[in-house]
Amino acid sequence: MISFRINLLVCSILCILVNTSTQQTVHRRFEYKYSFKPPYLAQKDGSVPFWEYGGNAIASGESVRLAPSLRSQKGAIWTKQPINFDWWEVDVMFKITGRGRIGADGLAFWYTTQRGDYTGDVFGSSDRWNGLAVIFDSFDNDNKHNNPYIMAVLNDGTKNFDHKSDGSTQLLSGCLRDFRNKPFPTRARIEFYMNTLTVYFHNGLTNNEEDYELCFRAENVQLPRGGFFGLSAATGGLADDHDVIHLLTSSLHSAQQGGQQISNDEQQKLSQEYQEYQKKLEQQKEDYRKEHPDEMRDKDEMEDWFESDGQRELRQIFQSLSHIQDVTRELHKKVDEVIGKQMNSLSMLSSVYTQSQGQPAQAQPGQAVQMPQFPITRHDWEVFTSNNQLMIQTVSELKSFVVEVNRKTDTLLTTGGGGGGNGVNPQFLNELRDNVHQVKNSLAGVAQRMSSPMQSQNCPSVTCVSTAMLLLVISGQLLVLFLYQWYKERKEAQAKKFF
Ligand SMILES: [Ca+2]
Ligand SMILES: [Ca+2]
Repeated sequence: MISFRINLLVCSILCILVNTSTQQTVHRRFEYKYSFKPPYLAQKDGSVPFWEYGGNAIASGESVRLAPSLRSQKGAIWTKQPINFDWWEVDVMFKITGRGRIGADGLAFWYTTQRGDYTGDVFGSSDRWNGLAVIFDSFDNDNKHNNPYIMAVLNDGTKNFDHKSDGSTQLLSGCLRDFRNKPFPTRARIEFYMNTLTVYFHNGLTNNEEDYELCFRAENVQLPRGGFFGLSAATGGLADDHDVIHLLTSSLHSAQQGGQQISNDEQQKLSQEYQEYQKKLEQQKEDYRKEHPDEMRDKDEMEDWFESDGQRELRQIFQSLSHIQDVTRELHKKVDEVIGKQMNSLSMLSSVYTQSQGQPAQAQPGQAVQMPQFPITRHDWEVFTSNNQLMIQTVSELKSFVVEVNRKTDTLLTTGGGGGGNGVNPQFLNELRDNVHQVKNSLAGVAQRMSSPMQSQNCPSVTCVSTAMLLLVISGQLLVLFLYQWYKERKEAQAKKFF
């Protein structure tokens, strides 16, 4: 109990922020009588100092479980004393966790003129409240797919909360935020200052203290004075654990107010009070050690379960670093994607360009695209293709010619063999001689043309001997020559046989 009070007292002294900054004219003062936080949140007898809880709520040293993950549970915790300041800021750290994809029903923060029920109809508290409710509604009663939802609902004590529409017609303002099953505890900072109500939300995806984002801000909000703070939760057919880890209240004061309220005298008084508490605590610790030497050793071992400020800072640094690493990795991936797309575009562009030029080319990734510079034009290419076609045609003709010659030779052999002549036909010899002369002349003509290419190029195609024709003639002459030689040998062999 003493240690708890000292904790709170330290906080209260540290949190008397006489802020001289020109930007921040609001003074905050930690209000330990309207706060709870671990460790030693609940005392050994289960009570929470300055607070009262009931229903299915259970308080431990680390948190207050307002409603456990069982069906139809309700619980609440309320301040014992009404607050005695006008403007305030409340930071609620909570965890709503459950095994279901959807959960129920939700949790609510209250500022009301009267303490509500512990088993009421509105998220565990009383309906027809007078004041403010900030509701964290998990379950989508109106099936508009807009839950979990955070909303503020004002009531003057006359209205019933409309569960069927999830309060959509009654809410002051709100925001769609998921607060279930987060890796870190979620947080809400509810600020009421100069009749402006502002709710910030920390989504629990990081452990960073600065990750609050604005849920909503509403101006000209009138709240009754001297209300009670409360927290409540309820489950229905579906059930989540609703755990509140801390509720920290600070009273807010304008610069003038702050100067008046937190006088030097008051600060000295608090410091003195704190020092007295510290002395008492040391004395009690000493006494306890003397009386229970064994238990103290156990307690020292238990200290290992808690982390020091340095350890916590280190852990947060590691978490931030890993977050930065993740972001960098993601960026790296994106840059790679962009480069890949750029490469694709480049190669597509180059192929389009190549097609338009009628030239095959491929762009290499990572290289500047250079267009090939061949010394042929489209016209040259077409001439080349048509010549190729002509060559194929000529070869085909040549083939049929060879077949024809073969056939004629066979006929000749048959007739020659039947004649049984022992000499060479003089007429045939003359023909052969003429043919050989013809071949000779043709070759000479070709040689002459080859030696003067320019002339050949300029020669009109109609009167020139075409390449195909030339080839045809040469082939024919050679074949005839070859056949003659063969015919001659055969005749000689026959003559020898006869002799
Ligand atoms: Ca609901
Ligand atoms: Ca809804």
